[in-house]
Amino acid sequence: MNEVRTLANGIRQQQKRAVARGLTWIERGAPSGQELVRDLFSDAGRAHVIGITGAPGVGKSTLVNRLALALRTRERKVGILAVDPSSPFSGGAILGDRIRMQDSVMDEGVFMRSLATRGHLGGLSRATFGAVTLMDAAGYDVILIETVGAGQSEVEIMQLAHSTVVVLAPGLGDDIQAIKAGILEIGQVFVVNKADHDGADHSVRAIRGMLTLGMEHLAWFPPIVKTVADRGDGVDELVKAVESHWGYLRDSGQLDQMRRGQTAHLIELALQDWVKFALNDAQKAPDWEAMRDQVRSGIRDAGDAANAIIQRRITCH
Ligand SMILES: Nc1nc2c(ncn2[C@@H]2O[C@H](COP(=O)(O)OP(=O)(O)OP(=O)(O)O)[C@@H](O)[C@H]2O)c(=O)[nH]1
Ligand SMILES: [Mg+2]
Repeated sequence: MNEVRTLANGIRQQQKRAVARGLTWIERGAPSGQELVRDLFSDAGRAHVIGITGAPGVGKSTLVNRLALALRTRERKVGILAVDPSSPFSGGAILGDRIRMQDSVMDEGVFMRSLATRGHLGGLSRATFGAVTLMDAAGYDVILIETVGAGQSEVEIMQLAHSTVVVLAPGLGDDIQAIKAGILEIGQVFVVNKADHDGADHSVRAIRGMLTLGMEHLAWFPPIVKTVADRGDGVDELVKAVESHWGYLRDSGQLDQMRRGQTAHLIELALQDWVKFALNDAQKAPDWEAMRDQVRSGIRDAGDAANAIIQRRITCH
């Protein structure tokens, strides 16, 4: 059996070392990691994937830690992905997260991992897709993805989640910032954390007001939950809110639709790889320079050259 199949089997058998190794392959963007994701995909599709997003410091990690503990008391196995678009592994913020998350890391039913980019465009959302697939196939019932929400890659990452929880904290201008970041549209559940600070009720009203403007006609109206994450207050209510959203997705048929979308995405990724490999081969072929010159001088159409590259790859493999 090849190395990918062996590792995939280890992951299916829920071996933590296999899970860790597979995540490393995926994070590096290696072809073996991509093969692994394709191998595991049909075993995935059971987990509830929950995105936790919000501005820096609003309390996402603290909340994730509390959520993980609350879910463990309900016998759920929990996978946690902390997605950091900029910092490398050794970054201080991630180290801080590790320390705060250690309660749950100690527990057998929790697996926590940070993912960081290696600078390639789209690499992070692809790595997150792979990591979620892997954790799902490894039997984690709920997968929590923490990300700082604002940029394009974060929005893409949140599209991988079934339920996106937008975390805000009371304070001047929070509501305005949320609109600016386009974050209201992506949330299915809202949290006003740090409810021990002044202004939490005001924030809840402001969010409700803004949601009502555009969403009253929707079948799912996002609940707004107040929490004090470092004390665990409101966390049970938050668990109920995300579970209720999960039930809504299942009953409305949207869950099946999302799974079909992910399957199409998997095929799209495989196709992208195929094109990349075909181009690599073509650039190494002895007639590459000649082909390029022909296209440059107008003797040959670029589409015709692409067809020739495709044909050659099909006959070679
Ligand atoms: N007063 C108060 N402090 C909180 C609460 N929740 C978290 N904190 C504190 O807020 C700080 C930031 O919390 P984190 O959980 O690291 O926030 P984060 O959103 O994960 O931060 P980044 O990952 O850096 O974006 C920490 O010092 C927490 O202890 C809360 O409900 N009330
Ligand atoms: Mg954090």
